Amino acid sequence: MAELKKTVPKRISPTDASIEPATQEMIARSQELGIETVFDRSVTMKPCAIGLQGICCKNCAMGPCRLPLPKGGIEGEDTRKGLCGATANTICARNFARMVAAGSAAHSDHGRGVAETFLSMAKGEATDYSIKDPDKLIQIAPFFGVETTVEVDGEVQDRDLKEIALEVGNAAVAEWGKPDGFLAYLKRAPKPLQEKWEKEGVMPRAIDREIVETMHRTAMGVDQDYVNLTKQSTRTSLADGWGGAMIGTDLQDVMFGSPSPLQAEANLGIMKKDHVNLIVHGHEPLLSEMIVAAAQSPEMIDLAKEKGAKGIQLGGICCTANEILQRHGVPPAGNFLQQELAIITGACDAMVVDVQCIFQNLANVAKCFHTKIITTHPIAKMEQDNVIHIEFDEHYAMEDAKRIVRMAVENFSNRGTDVVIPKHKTVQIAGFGVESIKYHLGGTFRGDYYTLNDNIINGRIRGIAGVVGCNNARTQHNNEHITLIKELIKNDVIVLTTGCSAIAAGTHGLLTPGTASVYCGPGLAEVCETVGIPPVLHLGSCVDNSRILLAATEVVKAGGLGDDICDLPAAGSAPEWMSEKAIAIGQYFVSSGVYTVFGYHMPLDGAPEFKNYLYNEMEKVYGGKWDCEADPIKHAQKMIAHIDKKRKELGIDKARDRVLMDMADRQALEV
Ligand code: XCC
Ligand code: SF4
Repeated sequence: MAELKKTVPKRISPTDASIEPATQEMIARSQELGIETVFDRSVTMKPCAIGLQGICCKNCAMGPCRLPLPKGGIEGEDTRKGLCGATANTICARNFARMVAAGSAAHSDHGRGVAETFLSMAKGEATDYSIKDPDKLIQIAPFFGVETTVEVDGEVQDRDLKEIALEVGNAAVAEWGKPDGFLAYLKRAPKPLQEKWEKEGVMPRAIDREIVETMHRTAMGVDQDYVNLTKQSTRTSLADGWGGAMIGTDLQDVMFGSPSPLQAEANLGIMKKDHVNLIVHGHEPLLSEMIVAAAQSPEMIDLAKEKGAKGIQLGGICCTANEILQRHGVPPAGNFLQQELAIITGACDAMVVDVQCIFQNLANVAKCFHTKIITTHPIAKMEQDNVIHIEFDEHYAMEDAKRIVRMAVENFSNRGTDVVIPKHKTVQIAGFGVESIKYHLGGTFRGDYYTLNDNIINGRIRGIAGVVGCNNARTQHNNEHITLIKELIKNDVIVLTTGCSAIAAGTHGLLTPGTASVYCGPGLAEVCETVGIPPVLHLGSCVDNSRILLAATEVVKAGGLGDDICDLPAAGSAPEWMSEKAIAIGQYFVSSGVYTVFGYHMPLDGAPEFKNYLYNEMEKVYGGKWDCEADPIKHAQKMIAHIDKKRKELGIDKARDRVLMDMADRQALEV
């Protein structure tokens, strides 16, 4: 225990901070050791009241201009203006657009890294990578205009996979900067949705271009019409959801394998006292895939034994965790708010980070222990002097990964005596995707979405919810996720989850088939028990929200539930959101026709007109709209009300009444 301990004046009560016992234990432990965490800072630092309203503009040096809405609202004309005359609507819509751009940039730059590595692999340069799922490559190639067959002497033959990969790689990389046309993957959306986008003129062109244009349009003195600005927010977000993120997911699946359901553990209790504990944290699986392989190599395991450990325990935090969970069953040690706590166990020999959602405070916490913090990405370094930077280069991927694993192993013997690992861990089934839903919920004879649709039409499944997104230290850790999900499945709504929400669901034991009989309504329980799936399906990381878009599209295609995503009895949610990435995701869900409810708070209250545009007017254009509700039960009820409204519009509301009649009712009817 080093000299850097801090005495913290004000402490949060661990049970107020989180509903999760391992987290509570580790928060208490941090306080006992005098180490400050995000939880403590959430009580000592209040959020800025003006920023909360979304109407602080610092886009030029005549500001910052702040236009708070007076407590009782404004009667008559709203005369609030920045120095340049910008209205509250303009400022708020610009701030919102910039969040969308930043979030889209994060997902899509990750996607670009994947596409570039894919291309290097196809060229034979990044030799540690290969094609693990050729079927997916064949499936996506046509969207990029790449032929998968060739005619030789009048005979149709399969083309060479390497050739296909090279062309797909080139076409994919071009999506970020092509000079004309629209994004290739827009064609995957239901036709009516494509037509809406076209009519509105919001079809994204190149991914980078939309992000750049958002920065231009929101600069001082450019776009000053909140409706026009929000169109650009839509265009940019679609370039993420149906562009950068979707390409990222697909090419990761091609290179690392498409996930299929597997069993794993979850929570801080996966760390082991007698093992080297290596935690990978961040988002891009390019490096973590290699670390998984390196940590499993006999060379590294032998080295660990030589150093007195029984083996190497890998664990993940945030979306890197989801990436290696869904493909390899590597257990997540925690979600976003648990990152510091993994170090506070005293048993974390190294934490390797790449990009996004990484607390700078990790380095401060690590100073109190032996833990090595290793940054790996050229665009994400930390200023503290105890941080080691090992730059990852995909051309030497395995070599770099081994260097990192070796560093963790060699650090094992430096552990202090102050090791406290909470015992809590759960078992989960993760690794669902568009294909596995097809397989599991498919009919006996053909894997397809008909059975899912049938069960929605006959009312056993009331609807579909996508519950995604972060933790936020301004809300009680995991409480909103878990309360919301339980309320949804209790009401027969099947839940698709990703990101830190999925880790929360796994940590609280909701990702097992057994959950059905305990928490589900009778209809959903029956379906889950029949096919042997959990009522909450883990679909991966945050870029994998693209899987939810594609699953929704499959449901539309299977028929009987309308012609477009906005017709489905479905809703989206990010109950504990904090990242700009969540705003990008919300905007592409809404612009794809999904009613999307965020928890905690939205920075829109200072501009009621713009807020109304997002919460009501957008629906008239895209069929989806934004909403916000902090209380998780009310939040769930809003989603369910929307689902019921859609059931009614589809004329399938009566079917549900029949299913929900109990035995006695039915017998009475039969008599
Ligand atoms: Fe980050 Fe993706 Fe949010 Fe979790 S959920 S806190 S973005 S890790 Ni995406
Ligand atoms: Fe103020 Fe206008 Fe400058 Fe924003 S752009 S800081 S509202 S003067």
